Amino acid sequence: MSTDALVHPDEIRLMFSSAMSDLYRSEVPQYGTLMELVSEINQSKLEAETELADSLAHNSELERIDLERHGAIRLGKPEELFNMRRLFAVMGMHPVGYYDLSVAGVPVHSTAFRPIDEEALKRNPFRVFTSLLRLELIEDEDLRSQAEGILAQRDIFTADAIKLIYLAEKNGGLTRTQAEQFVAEALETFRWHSDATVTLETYQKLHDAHRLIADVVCFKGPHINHLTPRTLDIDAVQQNMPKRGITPKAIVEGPPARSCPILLRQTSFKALEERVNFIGGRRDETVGTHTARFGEIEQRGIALTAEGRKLYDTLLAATRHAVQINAGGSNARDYEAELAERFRAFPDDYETLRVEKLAFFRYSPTKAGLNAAKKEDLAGSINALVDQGYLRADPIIYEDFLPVSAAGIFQSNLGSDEQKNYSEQSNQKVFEDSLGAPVGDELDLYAGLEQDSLNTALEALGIRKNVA
Ligand code: OOG
Ligand code: NI
Repeated sequence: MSTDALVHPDEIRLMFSSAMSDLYRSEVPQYGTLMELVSEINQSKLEAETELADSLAHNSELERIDLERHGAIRLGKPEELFNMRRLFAVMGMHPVGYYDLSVAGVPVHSTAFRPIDEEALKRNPFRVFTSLLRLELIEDEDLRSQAEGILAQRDIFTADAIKLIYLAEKNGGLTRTQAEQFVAEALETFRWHSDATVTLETYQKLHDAHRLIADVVCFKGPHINHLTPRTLDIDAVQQNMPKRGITPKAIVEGPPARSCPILLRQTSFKALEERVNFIGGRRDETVGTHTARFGEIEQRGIALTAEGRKLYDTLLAATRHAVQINAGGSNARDYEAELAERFRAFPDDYETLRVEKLAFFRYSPTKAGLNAAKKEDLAGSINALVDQGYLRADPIIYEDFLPVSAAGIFQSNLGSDEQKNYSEQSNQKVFEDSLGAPVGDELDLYAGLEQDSLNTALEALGIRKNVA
């Protein structure tokens, strides 16, 4: 086979994310309503804030906004995670980050599969938050071995999907026909199946142990449980959701509203109670319901350095320590007030974030800088070059997730808005053994992007020496 017949992984990802969106729209009608709302609000935000529109355009983010979304799945056994890594690699998505959600009483640990290089992110930053159930955290031994036994029976990938993954690995990619087939086969793994693999009684036992365990163990595959569009104004969307018949969770997870958004703010809503057919038993005992799928929106802000992240974690922990949201979410406003107050300690202008090295920036030469470089030898520190208007700095967008927020999303969709704080039981090594590869370090990726942009910018300004 000639290699020029191979389709670029970015293109397979585009095909897949669009097929996934169509699938989810048909399975969860509220997703369509949400997409409309988000798109309307993004449009009016861009019209109202030309500076934001300009910065997004400069970062080539404008085109990706409407395409942008993430999904989430939950896997049951190590080999599922191993093959999922291979499947996502075919579409240029690689594991980045390790998230320990046991801190919130959710017995899973996770990574995010996403494109990593700049060009790939620009084309389509589709990500999938992927969790692996940690059966070792189930205390009841009988239940644990029962769950293991059920999971041992299932195979979540179609035979043709596995064949095409092998082909892609062997040939370094897929032809167009193979790619189309691959997308169709891969989609099967993420589809909702209304037929459970267990009896209603078993489902209920597992459900009583933890709703999440029932969700992972009792079905044929890891149904995609949400697909999240990116909004430019999460507060406006949250406010307008009820008008379209959607009820969001009590609080927006993550940092408070700010002039310079940092990291990630997210909110979710319960979407569907689905009818499930269970196996065996008398006829009237075989039908039940399960809530698997939900909706979510997110607003992304600038990626933080290790130092910025430390400050974020400290302020968030202090807020959560001071006000814990109760199960009904009735004290949500107290929490929001506390959060806003605590985060006054986090600088809220890009210049300070940059100079204090709290966040990552993409540098580019300005026209004035390029003109000046033609006439004289430029020198000086990066800050001086920025002050002179020769270098421009734009925020690098955070492409990852936040464990505390993710846990809040899990909790809320497992039926409660109550915030829980547990001690950490992270086990990245075990996770990576199952995955069959190390997870990427997101901070290294952002630092690399920043440095590359700086090198290119300085070179364009005729400055070759390292400047501090
Ligand atoms: C994943 C929840 C986490 C996010 O955006 O933080 C998540 C799940 O419920 O499976 O999607
Ligand atoms: Ni999500």
